[in-house]
Amino acid sequence: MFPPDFLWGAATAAYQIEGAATEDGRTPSIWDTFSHTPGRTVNGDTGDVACDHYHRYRDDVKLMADLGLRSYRFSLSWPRIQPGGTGPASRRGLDFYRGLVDELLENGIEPWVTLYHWDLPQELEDAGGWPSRDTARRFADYAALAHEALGDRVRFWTTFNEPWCSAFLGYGSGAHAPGRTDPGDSVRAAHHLMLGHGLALQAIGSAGITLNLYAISPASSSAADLDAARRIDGLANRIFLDPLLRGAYPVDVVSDLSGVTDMSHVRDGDLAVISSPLSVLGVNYYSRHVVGAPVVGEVPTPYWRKQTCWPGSEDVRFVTRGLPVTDMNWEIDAPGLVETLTRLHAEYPAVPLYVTENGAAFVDEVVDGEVSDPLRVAYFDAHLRACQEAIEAGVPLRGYFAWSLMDNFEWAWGYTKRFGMIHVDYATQLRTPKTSARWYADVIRRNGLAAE
Ligand code: PNW
Repeated sequence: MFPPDFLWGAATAAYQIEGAATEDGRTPSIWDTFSHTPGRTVNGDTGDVACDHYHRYRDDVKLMADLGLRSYRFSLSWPRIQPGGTGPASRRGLDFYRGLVDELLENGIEPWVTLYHWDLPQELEDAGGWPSRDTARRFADYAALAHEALGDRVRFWTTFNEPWCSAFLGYGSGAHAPGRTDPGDSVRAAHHLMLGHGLALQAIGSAGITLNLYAISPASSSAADLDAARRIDGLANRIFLDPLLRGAYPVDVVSDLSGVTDMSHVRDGDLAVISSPLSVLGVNYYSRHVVGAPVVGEVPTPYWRKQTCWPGSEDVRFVTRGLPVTDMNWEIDAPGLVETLTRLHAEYPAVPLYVTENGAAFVDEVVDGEVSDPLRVAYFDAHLRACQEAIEAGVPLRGYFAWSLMDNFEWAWGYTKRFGMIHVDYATQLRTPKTSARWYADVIRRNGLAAE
Protein backbone atom coordinates (compact mmCIF):
# COMPACT_ATOMS: atom_id res chain seq x y z
CA MET A 1 0.00 0.00 0.00
CA PHE A 2 1.07 3.57 -0.67
CA PRO A 3 0.58 6.52 1.72
CA PRO A 4 -3.09 7.59 1.84
CA ASP A 5 -2.59 10.93 0.06
CA PHE A 6 -0.19 9.58 -2.58
CA LEU A 7 -0.66 11.58 -5.79
CA TRP A 8 -1.31 9.19 -8.68
CA GLY A 9 -0.98 10.80 -12.08
CA ALA A 10 0.00 10.66 -15.71
CA ALA A 11 2.03 13.15 -17.73
CA THR A 12 2.23 14.73 -21.18
CA ALA A 13 3.86 17.80 -22.75
CA ALA A 14 2.37 20.55 -24.91
CA TYR A 15 4.32 20.07 -28.14
CA GLN A 16 3.97 16.30 -27.94
CA ILE A 17 0.15 16.25 -27.87
CA GLU A 18 -1.53 19.58 -28.62
CA GLY A 19 -1.16 20.08 -32.38
CA ALA A 20 -2.95 23.28 -33.52
CA ALA A 21 0.50 24.65 -34.14
CA THR A 22 -0.62 27.81 -35.90
CA GLU A 23 -3.98 28.39 -34.25
CA ASP A 24 -5.20 31.24 -32.07
CA GLY A 25 -2.06 33.32 -32.39
CA ARG A 26 0.53 30.67 -31.46
CA THR A 27 3.93 31.41 -33.00
CA PRO A 28 6.64 28.83 -33.83
CA SER A 29 8.82 27.35 -31.14
CA ILE A 30 12.26 25.86 -31.68
CA TRP A 31 10.58 22.45 -32.01
CA ASP A 32 8.42 23.66 -34.93
CA THR A 33 11.52 24.91 -36.71
CA PHE A 34 13.53 21.79 -35.87
CA SER A 35 10.87 19.26 -36.82
CA HIS A 36 10.24 21.09 -40.11
CA THR A 37 13.95 20.94 -40.97
CA PRO A 38 14.61 17.91 -43.21
CA GLY A 39 16.59 15.15 -41.52
CA ARG A 40 15.98 16.21 -37.94
CA THR A 41 13.13 13.85 -36.98
CA VAL A 42 12.35 10.30 -38.08
CA ASN A 43 10.08 10.38 -41.19
CA GLY A 44 10.11 14.19 -40.96
CA ASP A 45 7.39 13.94 -38.32
CA THR A 46 6.23 17.20 -36.72
CA GLY A 47 3.92 18.25 -33.90
CA ASP A 48 1.62 20.18 -36.28
CA VAL A 49 -1.32 17.92 -35.44
CA ALA A 50 0.08 15.41 -32.92
CA CYS A 51 -2.84 14.06 -30.82
CA ASP A 52 -4.98 17.10 -31.67
CA HIS A 53 -5.43 17.48 -27.93
CA TYR A 54 -6.02 21.22 -28.41
CA HIS A 55 -9.42 20.38 -29.90
CA ARG A 56 -10.08 17.15 -28.00
CA TYR A 57 -9.07 18.04 -24.46
CA ARG A 58 -12.55 17.53 -23.03
CA ASP A 59 -12.64 13.93 -24.28
CA ASP A 60 -9.10 13.41 -23.06
CA VAL A 61 -10.01 14.60 -19.56
CA LYS A 62 -12.88 12.07 -19.61
CA LEU A 63 -10.34 9.34 -20.34
CA MET A 64 -8.26 10.58 -17.40
CA ALA A 65 -11.32 10.46 -15.16
CA ASP A 66 -12.03 6.89 -16.31
CA LEU A 67 -8.48 6.01 -15.26
CA GLY A 68 -9.17 7.52 -11.83
CA LEU A 69 -6.18 9.87 -12.10
CA ARG A 70 -5.77 12.14 -9.07
CA SER A 71 -3.48 14.47 -10.97
CA TYR A 72 -2.51 15.32 -14.53
CA ARG A 73 0.90 16.76 -15.36
CA PHE A 74 0.98 18.81 -18.56
CA SER A 75 3.02 21.69 -19.88
CA LEU A 76 2.09 25.16 -21.09
CA SER A 77 3.20 26.19 -24.54
CA TRP A 78 5.15 29.43 -24.11
CA PRO A 79 4.50 30.64 -27.72
CA ARG A 80 0.77 30.00 -27.23
CA ILE A 81 0.63 32.07 -24.05
CA GLN A 82 3.13 34.75 -25.04
CA PRO A 83 3.53 34.70 -28.83
CA GLY A 84 7.05 35.61 -29.84
CA GLY A 85 8.26 35.25 -26.25
CA THR A 86 7.90 38.92 -25.26
CA GLY A 87 5.08 41.34 -24.58
CA PRO A 88 1.58 40.76 -23.28
CA ALA A 89 -0.17 37.44 -22.79
CA SER A 90 -2.46 36.07 -25.47
CA ARG A 91 -6.04 35.85 -24.24
CA ARG A 92 -6.84 33.00 -26.64
CA GLY A 93 -3.78 31.06 -25.56
CA LEU A 94 -4.65 31.44 -21.89
CA ASP A 95 -8.30 30.56 -22.58
CA PHE A 96 -7.25 27.12 -23.78
CA TYR A 97 -5.42 26.39 -20.53
CA ARG A 98 -8.20 27.92 -18.41
CA GLY A 99 -10.61 25.57 -20.15
CA LEU A 100 -8.35 22.57 -19.59
CA VAL A 101 -7.76 23.40 -15.93
CA ASP A 102 -11.47 23.94 -15.26
CA GLU A 103 -12.30 20.65 -16.94
CA LEU A 104 -9.71 18.88 -14.78
CA LEU A 105 -10.96 20.47 -11.56
CA GLU A 106 -14.58 19.59 -12.41
CA ASN A 107 -13.44 15.98 -12.71
CA GLY A 108 -11.56 16.07 -9.41
CA ILE A 109 -8.15 15.92 -11.10
CA GLU A 110 -5.39 18.11 -9.67
CA PRO A 111 -3.63 20.07 -12.43
CA TRP A 112 0.19 19.92 -12.27
CA VAL A 113 1.70 22.58 -14.53
CA THR A 114 5.14 22.55 -16.12
CA LEU A 115 6.00 25.99 -17.49
CA TYR A 116 8.62 24.79 -19.96
CA HIS A 117 8.83 21.45 -21.69
CA TRP A 118 11.29 22.44 -24.45
CA ASP A 119 9.23 24.73 -26.70
CA LEU A 120 11.20 27.99 -26.63
CA PRO A 121 9.68 30.72 -28.84
CA GLN A 122 11.79 30.80 -32.01
CA GLU A 123 12.32 34.57 -31.69
CA LEU A 124 14.15 34.02 -28.40
CA GLU A 125 16.37 31.37 -29.97
CA ASP A 126 17.14 33.84 -32.76
CA ALA A 127 18.16 36.33 -30.08
CA GLY A 128 20.64 33.82 -28.62
CA GLY A 129 18.55 31.10 -26.97
CA TRP A 130 19.49 29.52 -23.65
CA PRO A 131 23.24 30.23 -23.97
CA SER A 132 22.19 33.88 -23.66
CA ARG A 133 21.51 35.27 -20.19
CA ASP A 134 18.58 37.38 -21.32
CA THR A 135 16.51 34.25 -22.05
CA ALA A 136 16.40 33.58 -18.30
CA ARG A 137 14.80 37.00 -17.68
CA ARG A 138 12.33 36.47 -20.52
CA PHE A 139 11.34 33.14 -18.96
CA ALA A 140 10.64 34.76 -15.59
CA ASP A 141 8.36 37.31 -17.30
CA TYR A 142 6.46 34.56 -19.06
CA ALA A 143 6.17 32.57 -15.81
CA ALA A 144 4.63 35.60 -14.12
CA LEU A 145 2.05 36.01 -16.93
CA ALA A 146 1.06 32.35 -16.75
CA HIS A 147 0.88 32.36 -12.97
CA GLU A 148 -1.21 35.52 -12.92
CA ALA A 149 -3.78 33.84 -15.16
CA LEU A 150 -3.84 30.35 -13.66
CA GLY A 151 -2.41 30.72 -10.15
CA ASP A 152 -5.85 30.87 -8.56
CA ARG A 153 -6.69 27.32 -9.63
CA VAL A 154 -3.38 25.52 -10.07
CA ARG A 155 -1.59 24.48 -6.86
CA PHE A 156 1.41 22.64 -8.34
CA TRP A 157 3.87 24.61 -10.45
CA THR A 158 7.18 23.44 -11.86
CA THR A 159 9.46 25.60 -13.94
CA PHE A 160 11.46 23.30 -16.22
CA ASN A 161 11.24 19.77 -17.46
CA GLU A 162 14.68 18.18 -17.76
CA PRO A 163 17.09 21.08 -18.24
CA TRP A 164 19.74 18.42 -19.03
CA CYS A 165 17.95 17.64 -22.30
CA SER A 166 17.43 21.31 -23.19
CA ALA A 167 21.08 22.16 -22.57
CA PHE A 168 23.02 19.09 -23.65
CA LEU A 169 20.80 17.57 -26.36
CA GLY A 170 19.68 21.01 -27.60
CA TYR A 171 23.06 22.79 -27.69
CA GLY A 172 25.58 19.94 -27.25
CA SER A 173 24.75 16.87 -29.35
CA GLY A 174 22.12 18.70 -31.40
CA ALA A 175 19.73 15.72 -31.24
CA HIS A 176 17.02 18.05 -29.92
CA ALA A 177 15.95 21.54 -30.91
CA PRO A 178 17.50 23.94 -31.66
CA GLY A 179 20.04 21.39 -32.90
CA ARG A 180 23.18 23.35 -32.06
CA THR A 181 26.49 21.65 -31.27
CA ASP A 182 28.75 23.82 -29.15
CA PRO A 183 30.01 22.36 -25.85
CA GLY A 184 30.58 25.78 -24.25
CA ASP A 185 27.10 26.94 -25.24
CA SER A 186 25.59 23.79 -23.76
CA VAL A 187 27.15 24.55 -20.36
CA ARG A 188 26.05 28.19 -20.55
CA ALA A 189 22.55 27.00 -21.47
CA ALA A 190 22.46 24.75 -18.39
CA HIS A 191 23.29 27.73 -16.18
CA HIS A 192 20.75 30.07 -17.75
CA LEU A 193 18.03 27.43 -17.52
CA MET A 194 18.69 27.19 -13.78
CA LEU A 195 18.87 30.97 -13.50
CA GLY A 196 15.52 31.21 -15.30
CA HIS A 197 14.15 28.66 -12.85
CA GLY A 198 15.30 30.73 -9.85
CA LEU A 199 14.03 34.03 -11.26
CA ALA A 200 10.67 32.47 -12.13
CA LEU A 201 10.38 30.86 -8.72
CA GLN A 202 10.94 34.27 -7.12
CA ALA A 203 8.40 35.85 -9.48
CA ILE A 204 5.63 33.37 -8.74
CA GLY A 205 6.42 32.73 -5.09
CA SER A 206 6.70 28.98 -5.02
CA ALA A 207 7.62 26.32 -7.56
CA GLY A 208 9.51 23.11 -8.14
CA ILE A 209 11.58 21.74 -11.00
CA THR A 210 11.81 18.38 -12.75
CA LEU A 211 15.18 16.78 -13.51
CA ASN A 212 15.97 13.64 -15.47
CA LEU A 213 18.20 11.82 -13.03
CA TYR A 214 20.14 8.64 -13.58
CA ALA A 215 21.58 5.88 -11.49
CA ILE A 216 25.23 5.69 -12.52
CA SER A 217 27.52 2.70 -12.24
CA PRO A 218 31.14 2.12 -13.20
CA ALA A 219 31.77 -0.69 -15.69
CA SER A 220 34.27 -2.18 -13.24
CA SER A 221 35.88 -1.21 -9.95
CA SER A 222 39.04 0.02 -11.68
CA ALA A 223 40.09 3.54 -10.72
CA ALA A 224 39.65 4.68 -14.34
CA ASP A 225 36.07 3.35 -14.55
CA LEU A 226 35.20 4.84 -11.16
CA ASP A 227 36.43 8.18 -12.44
CA ALA A 228 34.28 7.88 -15.58
CA ALA A 229 31.26 7.25 -13.32
CA ARG A 230 32.13 10.31 -11.21
CA ARG A 231 32.34 12.47 -14.33
CA ILE A 232 29.02 11.31 -15.80
CA ASP A 233 27.28 11.59 -12.43
CA GLY A 234 28.64 15.13 -12.37
CA LEU A 235 27.25 16.08 -15.79
CA ALA A 236 23.96 14.17 -15.58
CA ASN A 237 22.96 14.75 -11.97
CA ARG A 238 25.14 16.93 -9.76
CA ILE A 239 25.57 19.85 -12.21
CA PHE A 240 21.87 20.55 -11.53
CA LEU A 241 21.30 19.12 -8.05
CA ASP A 242 24.17 20.97 -6.38
CA PRO A 243 23.36 24.51 -7.60
CA LEU A 244 19.63 23.99 -6.94
CA LEU A 245 19.86 22.33 -3.54
CA ARG A 246 23.27 23.38 -2.19
CA GLY A 247 23.81 26.73 -3.89
CA ALA A 248 27.14 25.77 -5.50
CA TYR A 249 28.53 24.01 -8.57
CA PRO A 250 30.42 20.81 -7.72
CA VAL A 251 34.14 21.63 -7.69
CA ASP A 252 35.09 18.46 -9.59
CA VAL A 253 32.60 19.19 -12.38
CA VAL A 254 33.91 22.74 -12.82
CA SER A 255 37.40 21.29 -13.06
CA ASP A 256 36.29 18.59 -15.56
CA LEU A 257 34.83 21.44 -17.66
CA SER A 258 37.96 23.59 -17.59
CA GLY A 259 38.78 22.79 -21.23
CA VAL A 260 35.25 23.79 -22.27
CA THR A 261 34.46 26.93 -20.29
CA ASP A 262 35.93 29.08 -17.54
CA MET A 263 32.39 29.50 -16.11
CA SER A 264 32.72 33.30 -16.45
CA HIS A 265 29.00 33.37 -17.38
CA VAL A 266 28.20 32.67 -13.72
CA ARG A 267 27.73 36.02 -12.00
CA ASP A 268 27.75 36.98 -8.33
CA GLY A 269 24.38 36.27 -6.80
CA ASP A 270 23.26 33.75 -9.44
CA LEU A 271 23.64 30.75 -7.17
CA ALA A 272 21.60 32.39 -4.43
CA VAL A 273 18.78 32.90 -6.94
CA ILE A 274 19.12 29.35 -8.30
CA SER A 275 19.02 27.80 -4.81
CA SER A 276 15.80 29.56 -3.73
CA PRO A 277 13.91 26.88 -1.78
CA LEU A 278 12.06 24.40 -3.99
CA SER A 279 8.49 23.40 -3.21
CA VAL A 280 9.01 19.99 -4.81
CA LEU A 281 11.67 18.14 -6.76
CA GLY A 282 10.35 16.13 -9.69
CA VAL A 283 12.37 13.10 -10.72
CA ASN A 284 12.09 11.66 -14.22
CA TYR A 285 13.57 8.19 -14.18
CA TYR A 286 14.02 5.88 -17.16
CA SER A 287 17.30 3.99 -16.87
CA ARG A 288 20.86 3.76 -15.59
CA HIS A 289 24.12 4.83 -17.22
CA VAL A 290 26.95 2.31 -16.91
CA VAL A 291 30.21 3.91 -17.93
CA GLY A 292 33.89 3.20 -18.23
CA ALA A 293 37.19 4.71 -19.21
CA PRO A 294 37.70 5.20 -22.93
CA VAL A 295 38.85 2.35 -25.11
CA VAL A 296 40.81 3.57 -28.12
CA GLY A 297 38.86 3.37 -31.35
CA GLU A 298 35.45 2.62 -29.85
CA VAL A 299 32.57 4.86 -30.93
CA PRO A 300 29.32 4.89 -28.91
CA THR A 301 26.23 4.82 -31.09
CA PRO A 302 22.81 5.61 -29.55
CA TYR A 303 22.00 9.28 -29.75
CA TRP A 304 21.69 9.93 -26.04
CA ARG A 305 25.18 8.50 -25.68
CA LYS A 306 26.63 10.80 -28.31
CA GLN A 307 29.84 12.07 -26.84
CA THR A 308 28.90 15.65 -27.57
CA CYS A 309 26.18 15.74 -24.93
CA TRP A 310 28.90 15.15 -22.30
CA PRO A 311 31.06 18.27 -22.67
CA GLY A 312 34.64 17.73 -21.57
CA SER A 313 33.93 14.02 -21.02
CA GLU A 314 33.36 13.08 -24.65
CA ASP A 315 35.61 10.05 -24.41
CA VAL A 316 33.69 8.25 -21.66
CA ARG A 317 32.48 4.84 -22.84
CA PHE A 318 28.84 3.84 -22.30
CA VAL A 319 28.39 0.15 -21.64
CA THR A 320 25.36 -2.06 -22.21
CA ARG A 321 24.88 -5.00 -19.88
CA GLY A 322 22.55 -7.07 -22.01
CA LEU A 323 19.53 -6.42 -19.79
CA PRO A 324 16.08 -6.36 -21.43
CA VAL A 325 15.53 -3.03 -23.17
CA THR A 326 12.53 -0.92 -24.14
CA ASP A 327 11.85 0.15 -27.73
CA MET A 328 14.13 3.14 -27.06
CA ASN A 329 16.94 0.64 -26.40
CA TRP A 330 17.08 1.87 -22.81
CA GLU A 331 17.93 -0.95 -20.38
CA ILE A 332 15.22 -1.66 -17.84
CA ASP A 333 16.67 -1.09 -14.38
CA ALA A 334 14.11 -0.59 -11.61
CA PRO A 335 16.67 -0.90 -8.77
CA GLY A 336 18.21 2.26 -10.24
CA LEU A 337 15.07 4.15 -9.23
CA VAL A 338 15.40 3.02 -5.60
CA GLU A 339 19.04 4.09 -5.73
CA THR A 340 18.21 7.48 -7.25
CA LEU A 341 15.52 8.28 -4.69
CA THR A 342 17.44 7.09 -1.62
CA ARG A 343 20.53 8.94 -2.81
CA LEU A 344 18.58 12.21 -3.07
CA HIS A 345 17.24 11.68 0.43
CA ALA A 346 20.66 10.83 1.88
CA GLU A 347 22.82 13.44 0.13
CA TYR A 348 20.63 16.51 -0.36
CA PRO A 349 18.50 18.68 1.93
CA ALA A 350 14.97 17.37 2.40
CA VAL A 351 12.45 18.37 -0.27
CA PRO A 352 9.19 16.59 -1.16
CA LEU A 353 9.92 14.24 -4.06
CA TYR A 354 7.64 13.16 -6.89
CA VAL A 355 8.38 10.80 -9.73
CA THR A 356 7.15 13.14 -12.47
CA GLU A 357 7.90 10.70 -15.31
CA ASN A 358 8.53 7.00 -15.57
CA GLY A 359 7.49 4.72 -18.38
CA ALA A 360 8.50 2.79 -21.43
CA ALA A 361 8.12 2.66 -25.21
CA PHE A 362 7.14 -0.72 -26.60
CA VAL A 363 5.66 -2.04 -29.82
CA ASP A 364 2.11 -2.84 -28.73
CA GLU A 365 0.02 -5.65 -30.14
CA VAL A 366 -3.67 -5.87 -30.82
CA VAL A 367 -5.07 -9.07 -29.29
CA ASP A 368 -8.83 -9.73 -29.57
CA GLY A 369 -9.51 -6.06 -30.28
CA GLU A 370 -7.58 -4.96 -27.21
CA VAL A 371 -4.22 -3.18 -27.30
CA SER A 372 -2.15 -5.51 -25.21
CA ASP A 373 1.02 -4.20 -23.55
CA PRO A 374 2.19 -6.69 -20.92
CA LEU A 375 5.77 -5.39 -21.10
CA ARG A 376 4.60 -1.89 -20.15
CA VAL A 377 2.58 -3.31 -17.25
CA ALA A 378 5.66 -5.19 -16.05
CA TYR A 379 7.77 -2.03 -16.37
CA PHE A 380 5.32 0.05 -14.29
CA ASP A 381 4.91 -2.74 -11.75
CA ALA A 382 8.67 -3.07 -11.21
CA HIS A 383 9.17 0.68 -10.88
CA LEU A 384 6.24 1.13 -8.51
CA ARG A 385 7.72 -1.60 -6.32
CA ALA A 386 10.91 0.45 -6.41
CA CYS A 387 8.94 3.51 -5.23
CA GLN A 388 7.47 1.46 -2.42
CA GLU A 389 10.91 0.29 -1.36
CA ALA A 390 12.14 3.89 -1.29
CA ILE A 391 9.16 5.02 0.79
CA GLU A 392 9.80 2.20 3.26
CA ALA A 393 13.39 3.41 3.51
CA GLY A 394 12.09 6.82 4.60
CA VAL A 395 12.22 8.75 1.30
CA PRO A 396 9.57 11.54 1.21
CA LEU A 397 8.09 10.37 -2.10
CA ARG A 398 4.64 11.96 -2.48
CA GLY A 399 3.45 10.91 -5.92
CA TYR A 400 4.05 9.15 -9.23
CA PHE A 401 3.24 10.21 -12.79
CA ALA A 402 3.27 7.61 -15.53
CA TRP A 403 4.80 8.69 -18.84
CA SER A 404 2.66 8.92 -20.77
CA LEU A 405 -1.09 9.30 -20.67
CA MET A 406 -1.23 8.60 -24.40
CA ASP A 407 1.00 7.86 -27.36
CA ASN A 408 2.48 11.08 -28.68
CA PHE A 409 5.21 12.89 -30.65
CA GLU A 410 8.41 11.40 -29.26
CA TRP A 411 10.70 14.30 -30.24
CA ALA A 412 13.46 13.27 -32.68
CA TRP A 413 11.78 9.84 -32.97
CA GLY A 414 8.53 11.37 -34.18
CA TYR A 415 5.57 9.00 -33.96
CA THR A 416 7.67 5.84 -34.19
CA LYS A 417 7.89 5.34 -30.41
CA ARG A 418 4.80 4.76 -28.31
CA PHE A 419 4.93 5.49 -24.57
CA GLY A 420 1.18 5.78 -23.93
CA MET A 421 -1.20 3.92 -21.63
CA ILE A 422 -3.77 5.00 -24.19
CA HIS A 423 -3.20 4.03 -27.82
CA VAL A 424 -3.64 6.80 -30.40
CA ASP A 425 -4.49 6.00 -34.02
CA TYR A 426 -3.06 9.12 -35.64
CA ALA A 427 -5.07 8.68 -38.86
CA THR A 428 -8.41 8.86 -37.04
CA GLN A 429 -7.35 10.27 -33.63
CA LEU A 430 -9.16 7.33 -32.06
CA ARG A 431 -8.02 6.70 -28.48
CA THR A 432 -8.02 3.15 -27.09
CA PRO A 433 -6.96 2.46 -23.51
CA LYS A 434 -4.33 -0.30 -23.47
CA THR A 435 -4.13 -3.14 -20.94
CA SER A 436 -1.73 -0.95 -18.94
CA ALA A 437 -4.40 1.75 -18.57
CA ARG A 438 -6.82 -0.69 -16.94
CA TRP A 439 -4.01 -2.09 -14.81
CA TYR A 440 -3.01 1.43 -13.66
CA ALA A 441 -6.64 2.30 -12.86
CA ASP A 442 -6.71 -0.75 -10.56
CA VAL A 443 -3.50 0.32 -8.84
CA ILE A 444 -4.95 3.77 -8.21
CA ARG A 445 -8.25 2.36 -6.98
CA ARG A 446 -6.59 0.12 -4.43
CA ASN A 447 -3.79 2.63 -3.72
CA GLY A 448 -1.21 -0.06 -4.20
CA LEU A 449 -0.04 -3.08 -6.10
CA ALA A 450 -1.61 -6.49 -5.96
CA ALA A 451 0.33 -9.07 -3.93
CA GLU A 452 3.11 -10.67 -5.98
C1 PNW B 1 11.82 12.68 -21.48
N1 PNW B 1 17.90 11.00 -22.99
O1 PNW B 1 12.72 12.83 -22.53
C2 PNW B 1 10.82 13.80 -21.69
O2 PNW B 1 10.53 14.54 -20.54
C3 PNW B 1 9.57 13.37 -22.40
O3 PNW B 1 9.04 14.48 -23.07
C4 PNW B 1 9.87 12.22 -23.31
O4 PNW B 1 8.78 11.89 -24.13
C5 PNW B 1 10.25 11.04 -22.41
O5 PNW B 1 11.31 11.38 -21.54
C6 PNW B 1 10.63 9.80 -23.18
O6 PNW B 1 11.76 10.02 -23.97
C7 PNW B 1 13.99 12.32 -22.55
O7 PNW B 1 18.36 10.93 -24.13
C8 PNW B 1 14.58 12.24 -23.81
O8 PNW B 1 18.57 10.68 -21.99
C9 PNW B 1 15.87 11.81 -23.95
C10 PNW B 1 16.58 11.45 -22.82
C11 PNW B 1 16.00 11.52 -21.57
C12 PNW B 1 14.69 11.96 -21.44
